[in-house]
Amino acid sequence: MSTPHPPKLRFFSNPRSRARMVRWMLEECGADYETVNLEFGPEMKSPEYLAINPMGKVPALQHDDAVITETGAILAYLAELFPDKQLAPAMGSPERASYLRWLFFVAGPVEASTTAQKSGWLKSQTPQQALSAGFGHFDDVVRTLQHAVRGKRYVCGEHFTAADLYLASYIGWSMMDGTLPKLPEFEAYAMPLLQRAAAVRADEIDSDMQAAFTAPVA
Ligand SMILES: N[C@@H](CCC(=O)N[C@@H](CS)C(=O)NCC(=O)O)C(=O)O
Repeated sequence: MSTPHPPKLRFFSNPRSRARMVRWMLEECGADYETVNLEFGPEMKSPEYLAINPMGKVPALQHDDAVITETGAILAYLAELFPDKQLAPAMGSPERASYLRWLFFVAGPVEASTTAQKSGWLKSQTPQQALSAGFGHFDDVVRTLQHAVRGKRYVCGEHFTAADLYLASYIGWSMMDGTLPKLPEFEAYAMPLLQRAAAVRADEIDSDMQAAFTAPVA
């Protein structure tokens, strides 16, 4: 019997984390990958894992000698690694501009402002702090997101891309935990995307894996 070729992609994950977005992307790509689940706490802060991600956080992806961390960067990397899946618009196209814009908007203002909002850090935000914060006011982030997805099936053009995956994941997740309001625009945009076959498959894989984990939800 021949030895199977070892998978080139190693996915460092925890099923109760942002890594769920990366698994959805791996499933969209039809990637051959190996999952390394890490417990929150000492396992994620071990010297072996810190050599991969000095932040001691998941997700991370190893592809041969390359290491990619940061959810948005991993999504963009995978979109390029599997061009046949057309999960990133063509370079130089107007759709590409939207794609980069919304990928970075989620990784920056959305990520930072929802974390701050959830943690109660914005209760006493001063005008000066809003002026210097990259996300400004939380309400402006919500309004901008609402405008971005209003009436849209996909955020950049006629095709599903990694930017949709990132936006829909964040919107779905944040509506569920109450950080984002359940606006009709958010529901109309995110809910159908979260029903894509790859999203459902990824969710099932992580839910099965979650049973083996005991650490508190991050
Ligand atoms: N900026 C990172 C955030 C990653 C992150 O915060 N991951 C959390 C789980 S959702 C984590 O690994 N926390 C464990 C820890 O900090 O010890 C990304 O977007 O990928």
